[in-house]
Formats: sequence, structure tokens, C-alpha cells
Amino acid sequence: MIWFTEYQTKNTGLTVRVKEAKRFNSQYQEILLLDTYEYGKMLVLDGAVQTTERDEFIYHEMLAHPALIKHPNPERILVIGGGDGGTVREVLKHQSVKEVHLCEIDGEVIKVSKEYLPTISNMLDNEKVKIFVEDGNKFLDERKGYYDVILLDLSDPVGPAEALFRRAFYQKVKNALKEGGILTAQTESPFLQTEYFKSAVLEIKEVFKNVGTYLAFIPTYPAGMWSFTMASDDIDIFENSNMERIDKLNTKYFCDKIYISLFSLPKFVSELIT
Ligand code: AAT
Repeated sequence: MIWFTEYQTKNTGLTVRVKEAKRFNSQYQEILLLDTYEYGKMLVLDGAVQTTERDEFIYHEMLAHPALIKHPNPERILVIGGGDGGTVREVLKHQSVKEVHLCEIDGEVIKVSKEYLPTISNMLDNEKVKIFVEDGNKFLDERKGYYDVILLDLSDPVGPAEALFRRAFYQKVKNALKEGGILTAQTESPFLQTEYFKSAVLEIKEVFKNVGTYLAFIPTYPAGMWSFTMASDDIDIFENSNMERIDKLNTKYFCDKIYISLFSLPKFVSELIT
């Protein structure tokens, strides 16, 4: 019997029983592809669960849709990280989208996802999608005022994504947005990764005028409680705009009720970031 444990802190973890395990080495990180009993195929980078077939819809829907719904006419979208393709798949559900750029540092993640996670990666070959195998931090140096929505689908702030949770990077994100542009970033677990969470949200607040944090329940991420932070300088993200577009998305988690109460946070979570 094989078991795998992700150490979510030094003293606690998520453990799953595994039918089969494959290991790939990239220049940046150790990649594991586990076939699990409870969660289907699971992608693990440097020991941390990135996505599983069973619960990926929650994370990818909640990262992509709120910002794309709030934006009046999202046409050009950038996803940084997210080489598995789940976020790109959700982005392409929006009729207005003309162009999706995916900037993933590790080409091996894309390759493994295309081969072993077809239900997640299946839109990566869509004609609207252009893939850049580059560091997101460098990628943004050359892009100014181009995107309507930028989605940060990044691994934890240790390893290759570290600099992409800092103020200087959020400033580059802001410069790469068009007027009226919106950012959403995954901002870690408020419960088990409190310091990562606080620091990511507070750094985003240093750079953008309107900032709102929301949560989703993601069983295979630390504590099952996950956060996302949306930001914009010139769009009022707290208004429930364009609700009529939600129904057409064919989602399994995100819905109009969640949209209306998006930024309602448990008291201890709002206290961490105010
Ligand atoms: N879609 C859910 C999966 C992820 S994957 C995060 C991706 O970010 C990884 O494929 C990793 O290679 C990529 N990445 C890391 N650093 C960079 C960088 N500097 N530039 C571009 N891409 C990068 C998100 C998991 C959430 C965390 C769960 N604990």
C-alpha cells in the first residue's frame, strides 16, 4: 500500500492512499502525478498538492469567474502559473474573451498535465490561447496596459513563485492591466498559512485602491479553507455587476448566490487583513 502525505505545516498534513505514482523531474521542481482513490489523479509540485481531478473545479471556477463577471467586457486575459490548464478552461467559457495568454515557468507541468490530466488541460490547444514558458515576473516587464483581467494561479510563495507575492510584482501586474482592469490572485489558506495569506493581501492593498478577499472550500488544500483576492483601481469590485452572465457558464460551484455574498468573510479572516 502506498500513502502520500503533504506536510501542510510541520505538524499536520493531508494523507491519501495512492494506486500508482509517477515522478518527473524538471529544472524547477519535483513533479509527482499520483493516481489516488478518493480524489482521482493528483498533481503535486515539491510535495504540495496543486490540483486533483475531483476538486479542481472549485479552485479554477472561483479563481476565474468572479473577476471575469465583474469586468464589463473581458477580452484579453493573462493567467500566470496554472500550467495544468484549469483556469484557462474556465476563462474560455466567457463569450467575450478573444485572447488568453498563459505564462507558466515550467514547461514540464504543461506536458505532464496534457498527458495525464486531459479533463483539466483540454483547452490549452484552443486557438485563442497562447502559451509562454517563462517566469511571470520577467514576462510582465515587457507588457504595459494590455490585459482586461490578470489571474495569478501560482504555487505557494516558496520556490519559483516567491517573488510573485510581493508588492513590486503587484505593481507590474497593475501596469500590465488596461484601464478598468481587474486582478485576482490565489492568496493561500487564512487558517493554516496565516502569514502567507496576510502578507499577500496586505501587499496587494499597498498597490491597488479597491481590494476584496473571498474564500472557497477546497478539500485538498491546507485546512480546506482557501482565499482569493481581487483588486482594481478603477472598477468598483463590490458592486454585483453583470449577474445575468453567470447562468451561461455551466459551473458546479460558483453561482449567483455566491457572487452576491462573495466578500462576506468570517470575522477572524477579515481581522487578519484590516
Ligand atoms: N491550477 C492549480 C494549480 C496551481 S499550479 C501553480 C503553477 O505556478 C505551477 O505550475 C508552477 O510551475 C507555476 N509557477 C510557479 N512560479 C512561477 C513563476 N515565477 N512564473 C510562472 N509560473 C510559475 C496553483 C496551486 C495553488 C497552491 C496550492 N497549495
